[in-house]
Amino acid sequence: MPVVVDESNGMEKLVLKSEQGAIAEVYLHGAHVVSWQDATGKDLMFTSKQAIFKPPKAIRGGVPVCFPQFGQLGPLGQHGFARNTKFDLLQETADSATLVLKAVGDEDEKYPYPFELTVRVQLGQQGHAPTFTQEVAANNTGSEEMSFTAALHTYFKISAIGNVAVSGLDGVTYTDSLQGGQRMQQSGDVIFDQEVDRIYLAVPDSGVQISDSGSGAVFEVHKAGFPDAVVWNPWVAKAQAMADFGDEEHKEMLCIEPAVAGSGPYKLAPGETWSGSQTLVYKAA
Ligand code: TA6
Repeated sequence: MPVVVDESNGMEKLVLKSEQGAIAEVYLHGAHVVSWQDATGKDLMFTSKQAIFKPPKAIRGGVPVCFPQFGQLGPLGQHGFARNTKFDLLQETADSATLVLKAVGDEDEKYPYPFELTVRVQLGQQGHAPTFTQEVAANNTGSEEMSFTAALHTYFKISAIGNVAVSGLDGVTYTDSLQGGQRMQQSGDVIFDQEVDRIYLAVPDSGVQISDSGSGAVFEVHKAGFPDAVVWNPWVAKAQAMADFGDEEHKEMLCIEPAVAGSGPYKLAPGETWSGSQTLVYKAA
């Protein structure tokens, strides 16, 4: 599938399709996956109806690629500049695409380090379950050590926030971004009855599961290369405060984000490459 221009916003994107009929849309802007649908057309990722498709603004939903900084963990703007930057297409097939950002070190004066960031998206199937695999690789093309934090800031579409439970984090230490980074320990599943903004540290790569009692479905989130996982729901006040997010939309989304965050920045020597990935598996009821 060639690069096409989305008529509704004039932006360039790729539409990937698996053999079984699942679909994903990937914008060159930020190498941003904006949607993932199963073969019935059901949305598995959330994108806000108020999302702003106007570069350099980051798109509210899908999978923003946070690099070379996660959140406010450094001197750069929130979540770094990769999500605000246009990537080039390196390779594409019907069900996969690879995009690259070749940073020369002048993208942000506070980050004078050249690097190449590649993002590869691959659709697949596991039995009856559609899968979505995303790999990122950062290569230090400069002559100095560079350090970064990062995340794949995935927005999942759910039936209702009161119906979901996140498992696989029992006993894991997290820093609570709503409590100044206070360290806490998770006990049991994560459920949502208020704003949640946490960085779980050293999360097992087998990852986490989102169980949705409303749809009976389960999302499995498997990761590699990312030590941490962020869990976020903005709840009411944050939802109302975000211009590119509907006042009620916190009810239908949840972010689970494989991350290089609380466990400390990753230090990349000249010529060295770091890579990380997530594989999402959607098991319908
Ligand atoms: O990943 C969670 C988080 O860092 C929250 O603190 C919240 O700010 C969210 O990201 C969204 O950030 P954004 O810059 O996209 O508004």
